[in-house]
Parts: sequence; C-alpha cells; structure tokens
Amino acid sequence: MFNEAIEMVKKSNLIYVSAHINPDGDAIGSTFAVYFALKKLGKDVHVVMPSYSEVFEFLPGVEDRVDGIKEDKYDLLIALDSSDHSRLAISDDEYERAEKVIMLDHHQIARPYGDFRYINDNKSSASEIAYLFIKELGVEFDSNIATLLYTGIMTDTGSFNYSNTSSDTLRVTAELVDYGAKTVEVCKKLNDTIKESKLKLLAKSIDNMEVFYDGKVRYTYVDYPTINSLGIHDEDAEGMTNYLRSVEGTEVAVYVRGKSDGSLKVSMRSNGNVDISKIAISFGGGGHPRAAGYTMQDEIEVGKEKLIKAIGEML
Ligand SMILES: [Mn+2]
Repeated sequence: MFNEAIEMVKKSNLIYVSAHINPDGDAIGSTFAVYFALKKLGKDVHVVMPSYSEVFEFLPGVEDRVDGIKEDKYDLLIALDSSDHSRLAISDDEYERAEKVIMLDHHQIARPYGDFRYINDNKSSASEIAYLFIKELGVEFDSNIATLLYTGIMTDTGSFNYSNTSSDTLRVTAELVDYGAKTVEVCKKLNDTIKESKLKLLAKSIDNMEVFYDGKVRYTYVDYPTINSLGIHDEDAEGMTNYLRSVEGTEVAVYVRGKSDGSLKVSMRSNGNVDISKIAISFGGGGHPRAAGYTMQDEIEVGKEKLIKAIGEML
C-alpha cells in the first residue's frame, strides 16, 4: 500500500514530520508516532509543530517538537492529518524546501499535495493510517508508539463512540493495547481531567448559548477578553461544542471563540444529518461531516448571521 512512500523514506536521511495547525490528539499522536518510528530506522528526524494544549504534555516525545525547520534543504516531509498543504504547520517556503513530500490523511474532502498521497476517509484517523504505515516500514512497535497512536484514534473517534469507529479501528486498537499503549493514563489525562478554568469557560459558554430553529442549532460565543481573564490559552479554549451538541434535539452545535491574535475561531459539531464540512468549506475552512471549523472573516454579529443562515439552509 505504501511501497513508493517506503522507498522515499529509505532514500532519505533528514526528515521533517508535521501536521495541521492547531494540532489535536490525532495530529500530535500520528506525528510523534511516525517520529519515533523513523528514529528507530536511524533517520535524522524533526517534528515541526506549533504549541498545543498542555493536556497533551504527558505524551512521549512531545517535548522534542520545534517551531520551524532549520535546514535549507531536507530530503523528505511526512505530513499527517492535514487535508490541504496550506493547513500544514509549516510555511509555504518551508514546504518548498522538501525534496519529496508524503501526505497521509483521512479527511473526506482533501486537496491532495505532495509526491505520495494516501488519503482514506474510511479510516478513523491519521493515527490509524500511521499504524499501517509504520507496520509497512517494518518498525517494531513499542509502548511509546502505541500510546501515541492510541491517543490519536481515541480522540478522533470520541473514545470509540463516533461512526468512524470501524471493526478495523478496533482491531488496530487491540493491537496497540498488546504493544503497551497506556490506555488508562490517556483516558485519565484526556477524558477525566478538567481544569477549573475550563469548567468556568463551560459555564460562560452555556450562559451565552443561543438556540435557533426550534433547538436544532445551538450557538455560543465567548470573546477573547473573557477567555483571557480565565487564564486560558488559545489552544486550551477548545472543546465546548460537544456539550452543546449533547442537548436533546440538537443537530448542529457551534462554538465561536476569540483568539489572542484578534481572530474568531468557529468550531462546529453535527449529530449526523447536516454535513457541516460543506458549510466550513464555504467559509474557507474544512473538516469532517460531523466536525468542522473555520476562521470567521466578518465581525461577530455579521459572521454569526451568515453562519446561522447557512446552517438553516441545510436543515
Ligand atoms: Mn484527524
């Protein structure tokens, strides 16, 4: 399946691995798993990734990330979980410095890039694809690699609850458990722990919630000064949509938050009847049918009105 990509890896020495901006559990898990696998093959490998939520700090290897690439030329870039090369956490200039590019992704709507592409939206996550890739590389799995891949699969499947959880996903997961994935620790850190500041953010977002179309759409907005006053960093301000979405009768949940750079980040979740990736794409973003987002270009009231109208047309 990955023959050509494996050849590229064999011919390369200096390799960068990266994923999409605002890295989530899958981006971090898949990237660092590949990082460990390539190191086992004796490659000179670096992970280029912006800072991420501190909840992921317990994961093995993540302290090795760098903000940007150092060399003028490098042999190979392996890009994971990024449907579009402009969403990658490296600049166009940095991208151009790669001799070859391998793209591994699971988004339904992807703009293929690179010399080797494997895009399969039947896979739960980039981590599930990375598992297959590492297998084909012939690298022996260890507890670090298993824990990272497990994290990516668990987070992208909503702890094996979403419809992207296939029997293959569960078989891969079972193997990762055999390889020593620290499932209890991952669950404890990512599912069972919430900071008090985050709980307060949840209270704000529920307080600010607005309901449209007879409860089919739930919307909330928390501005940057509020988030900042709670002592929450940009990358830790995510995660409010699932609470809104869980309210009975909800089709689409929207959470808009102000960021430190002045932009407005829109996160959406759907219960399945509305393909919100289409809406996100129409506003310049991307994602999956049930989880998608974009950066709002208008000021909040205008942007909100446009979005609510767009969702209404799809209900
Ligand atoms: Mn993913």
